[in-house]
Amino acid sequence: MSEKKRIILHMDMDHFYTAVEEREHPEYRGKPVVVGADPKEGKGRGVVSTSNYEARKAGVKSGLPISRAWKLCPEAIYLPPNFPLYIRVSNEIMEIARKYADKFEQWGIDEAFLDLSTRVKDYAEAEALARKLKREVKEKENLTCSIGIGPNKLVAKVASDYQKPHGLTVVKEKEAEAFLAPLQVRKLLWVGRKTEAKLKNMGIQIIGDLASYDPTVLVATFGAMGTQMHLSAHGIDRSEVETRTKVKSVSHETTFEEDTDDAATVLTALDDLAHEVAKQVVEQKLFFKTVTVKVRYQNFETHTRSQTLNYMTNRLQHLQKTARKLLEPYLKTDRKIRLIGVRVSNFVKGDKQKTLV
Ligand code: TTP
Ligand code: MG
Repeated sequence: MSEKKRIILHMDMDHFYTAVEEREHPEYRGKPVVVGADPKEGKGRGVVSTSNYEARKAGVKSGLPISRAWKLCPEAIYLPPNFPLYIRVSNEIMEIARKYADKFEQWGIDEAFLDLSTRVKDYAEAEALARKLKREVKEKENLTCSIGIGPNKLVAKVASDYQKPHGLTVVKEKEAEAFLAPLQVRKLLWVGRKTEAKLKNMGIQIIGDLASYDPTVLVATFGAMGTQMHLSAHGIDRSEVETRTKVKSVSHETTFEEDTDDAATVLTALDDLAHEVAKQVVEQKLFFKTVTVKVRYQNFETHTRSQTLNYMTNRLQHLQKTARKLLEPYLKTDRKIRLIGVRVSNFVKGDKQKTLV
């Protein structure tokens, strides 16, 4: 039986946090802008959340230590994140976008997948729909996004990243493999730094190398992920656009002023993070089941531990209790901690749900 052809759209807002800041403060336009930790004239800790394209030209990118950012671009405007504002704008954008498809899936704060299969009959119509969506977002929100269109989520996502900012890239099913082939393997969703390093050791740099690699060796090396690698490299992805929940996870993290092994300091910070996370979860009417704690030691070694509860909740005390339990083993090591984070995920939409317990 032949599968029904699908047309999937992926949208991703351009330099989202800084774009919102520029919109609210037009005087920042044309200047490098960085949202993230306080740089404290080069002595700050923590990282860059995002930067606008002017700052990226100087090498300032998401995840870079803020002290490095300051050295690269001291003249930038440095701003702390204003999460309530970004969430409000994100919700407005998602409300606009979801009207364009029957199946809609928000992915993170500034991305979404739309299954256009029931709305358009070919790629030309899909492209016209994408232009309309971009126009509506620009008119109503004064923000720009980049869009990718493809036969599945994987290709659409890589395509939206292909011509940023203001991009619109259409990749038809027949073109998918050739489109992916010259790109770095890192562009594939699930290829992180560790997998990338392993692949490089095997002589695989670009997606084309992966596509022509013996799949049995990939499976022997990576297990089930090897099969996925082989299929992805050939532009195949059968995962559905899932309408279920809007947000995948809510998280906050903090870098300590000084690395610390003081349990009280770490636990107080953990409680504060849990507080922020719970506030956001309640604002978005979500209930979560999974709690994850992240710990980064002084030497940047990073660990995460998760627990899935057997009930759904949005209660701060449940989050704090679980987070503390998850963190406990990391406090028993006498090693100094640099950063901790709290994340909740596995959401159930909460309009009519009650907390069980
Ligand atoms: P992205 O879409 O990855 O980045 P972006 O929108 O800033 O830039 P681009 O034009 O390349 O899409 O992430 C969306 C927002 O999520 C981003 O504005 C800030 C936040 N974010 C972090 O806080 N930390 C991170 O490491 C990343 C990657 C993003
Ligand atoms: Mg983005």
